Amino acid sequence: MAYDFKTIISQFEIDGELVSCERYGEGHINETYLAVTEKGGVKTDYILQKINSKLFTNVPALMNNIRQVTEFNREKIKARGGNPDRESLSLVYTKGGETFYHCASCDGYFRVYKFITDAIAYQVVEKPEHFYQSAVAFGNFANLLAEFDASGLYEVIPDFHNTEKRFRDFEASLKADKLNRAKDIKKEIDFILSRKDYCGRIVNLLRSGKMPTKVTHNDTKLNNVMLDAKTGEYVAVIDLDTIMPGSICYDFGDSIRFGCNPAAEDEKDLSKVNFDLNLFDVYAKGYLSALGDGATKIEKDNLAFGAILMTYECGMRFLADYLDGDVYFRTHREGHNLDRARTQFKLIEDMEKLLPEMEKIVQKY
Ligand code: ADP
Ligand code: GN1
Ligand code: MG
Repeated sequence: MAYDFKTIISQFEIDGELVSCERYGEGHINETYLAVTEKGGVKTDYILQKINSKLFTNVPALMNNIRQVTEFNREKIKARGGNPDRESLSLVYTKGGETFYHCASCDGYFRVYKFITDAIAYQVVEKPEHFYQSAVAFGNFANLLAEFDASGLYEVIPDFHNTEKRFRDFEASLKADKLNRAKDIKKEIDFILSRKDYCGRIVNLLRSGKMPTKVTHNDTKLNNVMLDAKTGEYVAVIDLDTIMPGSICYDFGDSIRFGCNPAAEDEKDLSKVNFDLNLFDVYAKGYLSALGDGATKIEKDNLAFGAILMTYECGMRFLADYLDGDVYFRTHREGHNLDRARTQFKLIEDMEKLLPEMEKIVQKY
């Protein structure tokens, strides 16, 4: 669908006139555009996003979370002499001071971010050093959130990483089997069903209070952190839609799920999908060093398992979406969600064999 980008972007406090607006990045949820404006021969890049309002049903509350977290980050960065426009995700407000614009004619919710310049969001780990940098970025981000007053945060998607709930949702999708796809994916379905025991482990620790509930990012993929294009050092953590109460095991686990696989998340050739224990070591080292004493024993004891759990949960979500007819994650080809689920299952099989070694690595740091 084409939108009237000129009108939309002109609602925001931007410099100049819009000269181009193209789809950008590889997120699965929002529609992201690179919007370029020009004033007196000077061009400025912005990130324009059409928020997925089917999923984020309360856009004002979502955006209020993002405002709180980004303003908090910006102050912290300023205080230490950094450049907040580059080191934090930063909102460009509307001319009326709002965090988003609702386009009545297209019923779209739009937001604008300052473009983080000279930085890259990688889709796969190209150099171990990059992965290390992303670990330090997310570890530091966890420390920052620990200082943040979370009482004003709205829980954007309740039960986001409640794997027991995700399992029930999966069962419901299987039962409905809207497109009659279940008959052809028996192996994948059995893979999920036979591992039901995984679901309760972390939610029960959180429920009983044995593991602390913390404010976490909840979507710590490598492509949600920007690394400096020249030095490879981390610049900023982005994609703050899912900041909510959770466990650091989820954040650690989701980074591992995405980054310890040298192939893409949707690779069709499963012989290329392997869990890389060296990359696990690299990430554990970076994350735990940045976290410092910010992790309890019970958290550390469950970090490695968190990687299996997040991969299992994500695989289950991809497969449920395949059964539902691909309505949640953006797909670009036939069977895309099924391919994504299969890579997750391959990684789980690898990790199940390597778990004792993964745990040893965590203990080492
Ligand atoms: P989604 O929720 O759909 O994943 P993201 O907020 O992660 O959307 O944005 C998608 C991609 O757009 C990112 O992976 C990154 O490449 C790019 N991106 C997002 N925000 C910025 C920004 N402020 N500066 C530069 N690039 C960005
Ligand atoms: C989605 O938005 P994006 O692409 O960074 C999803 C995550 C999944 C991920 C799988 C809000 O992340 O939970 O782990 O895809 N985000 C949401 O790649 O559901
Ligand atoms: Mg993203």
